[in-house]
Amino acid sequence: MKWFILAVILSYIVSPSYAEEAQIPLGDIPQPKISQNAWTEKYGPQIDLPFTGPLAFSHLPYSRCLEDDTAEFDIAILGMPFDTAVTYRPGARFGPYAIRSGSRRQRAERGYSMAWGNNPYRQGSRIIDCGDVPISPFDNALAVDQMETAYTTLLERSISSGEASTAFLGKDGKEHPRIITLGGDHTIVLPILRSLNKIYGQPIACIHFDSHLDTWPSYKGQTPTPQSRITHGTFFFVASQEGLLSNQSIHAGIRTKLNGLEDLENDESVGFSLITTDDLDDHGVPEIIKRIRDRVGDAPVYLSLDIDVIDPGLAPGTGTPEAGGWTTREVKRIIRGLAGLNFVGADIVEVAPAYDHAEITGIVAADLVHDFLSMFLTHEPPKAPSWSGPLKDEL
Ligand SMILES: [Mn+2]
Repeated sequence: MKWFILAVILSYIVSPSYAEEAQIPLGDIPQPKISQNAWTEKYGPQIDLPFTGPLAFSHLPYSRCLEDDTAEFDIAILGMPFDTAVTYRPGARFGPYAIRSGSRRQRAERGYSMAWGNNPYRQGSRIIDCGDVPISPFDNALAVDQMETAYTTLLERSISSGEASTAFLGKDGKEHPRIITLGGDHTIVLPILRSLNKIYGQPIACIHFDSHLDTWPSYKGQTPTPQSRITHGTFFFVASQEGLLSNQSIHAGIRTKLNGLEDLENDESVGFSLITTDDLDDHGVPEIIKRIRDRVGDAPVYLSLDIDVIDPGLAPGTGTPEAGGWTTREVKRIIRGLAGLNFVGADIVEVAPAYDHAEITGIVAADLVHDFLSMFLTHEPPKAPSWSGPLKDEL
């Protein structure tokens, strides 16, 4: 019996196809056109579309630079997914992911900005995404050391091909890479300043875009311990005590509520002058730019931008939103006015996509990082271009 079943099965396998059996000419059945050519021969490189590919910032080359010392770069994008020192809503550990995701419509091939008059990816500097620092979510002391170690590891690498713009600031007279860090909560700036101090050997002037001061010595009602002193609202105070922060530092966009005027006295002693959110309405963008440039002068400058400087209506994905903020457009215009200062690094922090809608905040942050790149690589603020005629754009 089983031989019979096997014979029946075999007869089906070796029998003529249905088309042949029914005597339908093969030519009458639509056949899929299958090319024998390889993809590259037929279509060229396997490019990443805005919505495809691995998630590197703006589709840049991606390398795990902490372990790969052959990775070449002048400017590194580095994620610091740390969010265990916040006072209100956590979630900024997903900031690097959200900013990279928000950058997917950006790419080097289409990086020309009319506002800047250039493409930062075509300025001769090699820019790559160095991935994320694997930071402990369990032990903040360990995490802070991991962030400092990672930052220093990259700062100590030789630059690739870019021009030397900060070499005269360094202790060793050499050009060091510049890093744009994707936070993470704002605490990440303390290990970054510790690291920069090792390389530059002098206090750094901070341009601090934020709705909050972040210079508080501690929080009332909290039992002070060495680790609880280091939070996203106190890191500048600690940095000042460690001699990392220049007294040429300046806040921009402040509108937080205070304990009282003593907060401002403390803030000044930490090293900051202050531009409030309302100052922009009262004095305009050029005056804000002038105040910042006059304050930091020729010092080595670090720019730290807390996304909560922008109005929560335009950037809701953040942990401690404050109503009544600057628009994204206003912040972008101020940043353009800062080109040519002696930038040694920058970050964007406090992007927390769990509170975001439709990727608004991630897209804002990614766009600002593109501006940071131009800010690093442009020698002076761009003049307002006078565009005429039809502009070609592929949308
Ligand atoms: Mn902050």
